[in-house]
Amino acid sequence: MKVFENLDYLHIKDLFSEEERLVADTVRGFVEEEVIPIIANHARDGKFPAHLIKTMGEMGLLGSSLKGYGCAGMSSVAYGLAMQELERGDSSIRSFASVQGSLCMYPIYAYGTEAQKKKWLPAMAKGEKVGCFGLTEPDFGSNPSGMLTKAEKKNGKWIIHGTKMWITNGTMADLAIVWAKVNGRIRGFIVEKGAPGFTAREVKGKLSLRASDTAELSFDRCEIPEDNLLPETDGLKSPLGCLNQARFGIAWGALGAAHACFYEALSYAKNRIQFEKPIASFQLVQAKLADMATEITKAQLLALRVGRLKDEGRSTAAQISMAKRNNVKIALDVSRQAREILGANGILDEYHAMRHMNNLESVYTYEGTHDIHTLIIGEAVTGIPAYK
Ligand code: TGC
Ligand code: FAD
Repeated sequence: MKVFENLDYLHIKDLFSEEERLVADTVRGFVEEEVIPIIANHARDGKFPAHLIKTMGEMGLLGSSLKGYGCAGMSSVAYGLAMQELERGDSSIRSFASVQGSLCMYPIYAYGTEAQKKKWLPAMAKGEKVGCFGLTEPDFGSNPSGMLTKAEKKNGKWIIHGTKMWITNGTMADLAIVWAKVNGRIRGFIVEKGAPGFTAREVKGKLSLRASDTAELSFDRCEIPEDNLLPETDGLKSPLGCLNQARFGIAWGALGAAHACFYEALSYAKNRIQFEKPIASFQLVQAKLADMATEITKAQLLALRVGRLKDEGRSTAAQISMAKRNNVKIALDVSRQAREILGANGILDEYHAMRHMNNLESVYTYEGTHDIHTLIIGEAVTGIPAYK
């Protein structure tokens, strides 16, 4: 079954540059050849396809919008299109790239010393070193400012104590960007694998993002060198600054999952015969397909506009929240409608819709839940924060 086609109802492709189209086409080819044939088995086995990391590095997909240090320096829109094509394969592949690039390389790039950048960024861009990002804790998800993890300086070392939960890439990572309070103020640290007192444990029993590596990180009076502090970090705005990058990528990525589900449903509906006709000929099925096509098209325009604003240095965090919130919601709705159109076959993992649908439940929750983004938009339009 062919899944890789583009819904381009409003000729949005005309609005992309040559470079942006080339990035999208190249990543789509990679996903078609290297991800789609293996992803159902990896999801079934609960294993991340780590053999793809090096190729993603060679293709410039890790830290792709950063400049220098071996990074590709793509436009935000090209980066978004790359994320869209990766998530067309599976949200776990886009999650890997989001965490590596936006949540781990970006803070080193934005808040690190020159020595930290030279040590980590070229190796991470090549995929030789893998990173993870520890903000969430078991009791502090939507409200990270309450975090309990602490760091204190003793005898020329930082001692970190606390627990981080739901950490993507956690067990395979060579380094973790860990957020901890120093005298009540949030700072970022680089914790290397093998640091005394640092352990990563796989989260088992997931029904979503099964092909992603998710871990609990424990820091039991973990000792790290003094110069592993990211010196330019200062307060919650530092990790939230990283989230802006990743949330932008998710707004595009979710569209990839939506496209895959739309095409699977469309192709199935044209071929599946009931009452002596293809089910695509029934008005109720066409209504679903029309809604899916319309919502995907509106979401493409939203992602593109925010991307252009980002490239001009004019995007705001609240605009990115609107794109993340809307596009993940429509992708989840599209995946559910696709699953419905596939009937009983829709529950099998030889089709893509239900795997995407289950993945999107996590995407709806991570990087700020749907409702947290509702409140961020609410604050932007009213000027009144309503989180508490
Ligand atoms: P609040 O008082 O509003 O803000 C504290 C400081 O931060 C500034 N700020 C931002 N800065 C940059 N970017 C943003 N998006 C920012 N939002 C706020 C703000 O101006 C302030 O600065 P300053 O100078 O005054 O100190 O903070 P709050 O505690 O009231 O929280 C606000 C809230 C709820 C919006 C925030 O906590 C939030 O976004 N919560 C959601 C947490 C979240 O998204 N966690 C994600 C964890 S990582 C993850 O999920 C990775 S999944 C990866 C994958 O697999 O793809
Ligand atoms: P809670 O904050 O407990 O929220 C539970 C419910 O209450 C939600 O519906 C929420 O919207 C609602 N709620 C909370 N506060 C309010 C409010 N003020 N008003 C209205 N409703 C509210 N974190 C990392 O740091 N790094 C990672 O790499 C990472 N990867 C992840 C991978 C996966 C697969 C998942 C599922 C999560 C990951 N996370 C990661 C954690 C993710 O960011 C959190 O799950 C998310 O921020 C929500 O936190 P929570 O799960 O504790 O939910």
